This record gives sequence, structure tokens and C-alpha cells, in this order.
Amino acid sequence: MSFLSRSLLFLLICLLTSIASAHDKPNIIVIMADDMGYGDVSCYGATELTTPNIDKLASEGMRFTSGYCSASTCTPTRYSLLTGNYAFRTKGTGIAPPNAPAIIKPGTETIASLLKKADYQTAVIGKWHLGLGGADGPDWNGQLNPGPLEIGFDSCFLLPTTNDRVPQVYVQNHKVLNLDPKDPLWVGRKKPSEDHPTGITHRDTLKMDWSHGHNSTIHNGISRIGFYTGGHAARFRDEDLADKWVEKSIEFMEANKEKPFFLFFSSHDLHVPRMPHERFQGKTKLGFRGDSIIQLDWCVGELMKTVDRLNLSEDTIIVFCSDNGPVMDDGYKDFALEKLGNHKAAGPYSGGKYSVYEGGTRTPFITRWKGHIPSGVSDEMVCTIDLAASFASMVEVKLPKEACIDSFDVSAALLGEADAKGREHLIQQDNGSSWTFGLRVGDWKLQRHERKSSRNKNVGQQLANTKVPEFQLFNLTKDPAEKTNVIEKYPQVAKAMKEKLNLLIVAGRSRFGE
Ligand code: NG6
Ligand code: CA
Repeated sequence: MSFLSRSLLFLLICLLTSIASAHDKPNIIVIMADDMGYGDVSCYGATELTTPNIDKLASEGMRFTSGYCSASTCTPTRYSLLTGNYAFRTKGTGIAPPNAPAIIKPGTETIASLLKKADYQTAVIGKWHLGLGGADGPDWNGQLNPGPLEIGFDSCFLLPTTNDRVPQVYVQNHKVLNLDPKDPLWVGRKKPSEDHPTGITHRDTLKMDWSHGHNSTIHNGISRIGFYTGGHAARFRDEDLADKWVEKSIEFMEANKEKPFFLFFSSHDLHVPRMPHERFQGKTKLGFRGDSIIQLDWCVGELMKTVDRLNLSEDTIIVFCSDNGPVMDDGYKDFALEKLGNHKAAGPYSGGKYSVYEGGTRTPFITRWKGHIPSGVSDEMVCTIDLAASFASMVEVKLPKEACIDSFDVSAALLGEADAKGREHLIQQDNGSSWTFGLRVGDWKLQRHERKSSRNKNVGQQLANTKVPEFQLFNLTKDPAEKTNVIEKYPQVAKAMKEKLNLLIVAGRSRFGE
């Protein structure tokens, strides 16, 4: 072989290896919105506001019309996203209170621990809401351990619970950031003293009034769920959260630009209390709920800009999703409902947060990887619970049999490959009742509701106070809003769907085989 052909061969090998390694180990950014519905962004049909950055992500990648989260509240969806297990299989995975211990136990395989096996640097930045600490809950003044670092994350920068719950402090790795030991942080369920100001005793001082619950300790003019004292130097302003997540994410990406990284960007927008930065307040006619969407869109833009600036756009897959569907009044009088106008937060779907109607879990879902994912729209069914198995497959990490038991490898669909299939069936849960579920298979949707109608008050605002039959069957293609129950008309379909739901639950797992 001549020198020239040897050099050419060498160059070819180098080129192929670099293509292979870029393809094998892209950086992964999962951006999870909080309480964002299918219709809340303009690329999914919103007309009352525009989300140019999220739209750009969609136009440069794949926009899924059947993208889901696995539950219609926050904690169970996040539990499932990280573990790849349906949350209803594990007790204690419903909405976590302020002093909840770590819900995902050390040793559990997670997206982060799987990616660590492929040498990723892993971080979670933003809302956690999966508990911290051992059985006694978080030791706010000591080591907040276990937490994300014990389940595969190299670093974390967190809002520990959700911001309508106390305390308003950042957690960096195992510590509350900027905590002054002379002013210890106490968090509890009972009023700490008779004269402790609350949303009830000092209601006229609040900058945003509460509508239900959320009337305990006041911080930054907003009363919360739960009580706390101390930790004053550590407390943040609600208005600054989004900026902080972006700042910390940029730091993380810059520090890890040479290695493959996994960033879970866990936004608090548009969860209550909706208190966007002053520069976003009034940007939409929809009130602070709309303004929070604009703030989140800005965050997405900043992340995309950073990826571009670091020259990583062709080495980075970005997934945009939400943790549950929309809600208007979730405890504060921020006039989301009054200012809604023609905005349809759940798009064509019914229900929303807390609901097993489509609006509870069918949400925006976008994947972008420049040069790898074609731009287009996919109707394949994909769910946040599938990201664990799909990423593991993309980076060639073998899933242990007992891990990620409900997570399917839908990586080909996520990458927009021609003829790739998504998942065949999906169980939709609410916050974790033992009987209420949705099951989607193809065009069909079965709903199974608690026989006691008191439970049904949680099926979503549009349906509140409606008595719902125990079983309902809908054809989603003909009736996306789940208005016409066709269970009497299709008894065979209903029977098969009921059996399938039951089987998927009692089997204890839905991913079988290697
Ligand atoms: C509910 C809260 C709601 C919200 C939700 C959690 C009341 C009356 N309602 O219990 O305001 O905090 O929990 O939302 O307190 S989630 O998106 O984090 O799951
Ligand atoms: Ca949520």
C-alpha cells in the first residue's frame, strides 16, 4: 500500500471513528416544563402567545403529537422519568410534602446511573420534588443525603420541593446553599409559634393572594404550604429562579463541553406560585401563567444558544417535555382562568393536571439533534418514562433485567427514523390512586375510575363535579376530547382493554426480555 493510500485509509478511519463516537455519545439535555399543557406553546397550536424558541427547537427536530408524561402530577412523573418504572407500582410516590425523605432509594438504577456507565457527566438543575434524606427526612442544616448524588448524578443544584411548598432555598449537592449556621433552617407541618405570620393572619400584606391551601409561612409576599423559620441568608426570590437555572446550566455545560454530559433541566415554570421575573411580567395578555411560559421559552433559547456557542449542536440531543398537564387555579389568585380568553392550555384534549383524560398527560414532546434527527412531525406514541431505556440503548448500555421495568427503547422513534415505532400501549395515572387509570392502545383509550365519585373531583377542571362512570371507552382519533363514551358500542374492545390494563398492572412490569 502506498504512503498516500495508507494516509487516506488512516484519515477515513479517523473520520469514521469520530462520526461513530459523536453518534454513540451525544450530550443529552432533558428540559422538563412544570404543569405545561399540550396547547401551551405556539408550535402545538397556541395563538394567544408565541414561544419562538420552543418552536425553533420543534422546527429543527421532531415534534411528537402523541408525546406523554406518565402521570398527571409532578412527583410520580419525575419518579418514572428517572427510574423507568411506573410510579403506581411503588407506594409513596405521590406529590411529596416539604419534609419528604428521598423517594428513589440509593442503588436504584436511573437514567443518570445508566449514563454514568457510559462515562457521562450528569447533573440535575432545577425542581427536584422527589424528597431528600433518609427515613427521617431532610436534615436541612446538615448533609442532605441521600438525594440525586446517590442515584447517579455527579452534581445537583435544586429547588428541593416545589415552590408553593417551603422552604425557598437552593440545595447544592448535599447542602443548603448560603446557610448561616447561626440562623438554622427549621421546616415543619405545625405553626412554630403563636405569633408566626401566615397567609391567614397577614393576608392583607401578600403580593399574591391564595385561593386554597397555601396559607402557611409567608416568604417574598407569598404564603406557602408548610411552615419554616430561619435560613434567611439562604432564601431566594421567586422571580430569580429561571435565571438561576440558566446560569447554573451554562456553567455545567461549559465545564463539561469536552465530555459527554447529561443535563436534566428541571424548570419550575409554569407551576404555582407563578411569579416570573419582572422583565417577563405583563409580556402576555394571559397573566402570570402566560408570562411564565414566555420565561420558560427564554430559558430554552438560552440553552440552545449555549449549545451553539460551544459548538455542540450536532453533538447534543435536546428533549423538551412536561411533567403533567395544565391547571389554572392551583392555589393562588393569579387570574389564570379569568385571563384565559381563547387560549386552550390542553389543546384539543379534556382534563388537565390530576386527570387521566388525555389533557393530564399528553403534553408537548420535542426532540432535536442537529444533523441526526430530521425535522418533522411524528404521531408515534412516546413517553417520558421511555427516556431511560432509550438513552441506554443509544449509548449502548445494557439495561439490567430488574431495572426500568416499564421503559421501552423507542430511540428510533425519538431519532425520527423512517418507519420507527413508538410504544404500543401506555398506562396513564393520576397522582397515584389505586384504581383510576387510563390505558391508550392505538386509537383506543380506556378510562377506569374509582367507584367512589368523591375521587372524581380530581379529573380536571373542565370536568370537576361531573360523575364519571367506572369504565369509559373512547376512540381518540374520532373523539380526542373524550366526550363520547362508546363502551356499549364496542364491548369486545372494552373487554380486551380492561384485560390488558389489568394484566399490565398485575404483571408487576411491562418490559419483558433483555
Ligand atoms: C397539590 C396542591 C397544588 C400543587 C400540587 C403539586 C393544594 C390544595 N394543592 O396538593 O397546589 O402544589 O399539590 O403539584 O395544596 S405538582 O405539579 O408538584 O405535582
Ligand atoms: Ca407539575
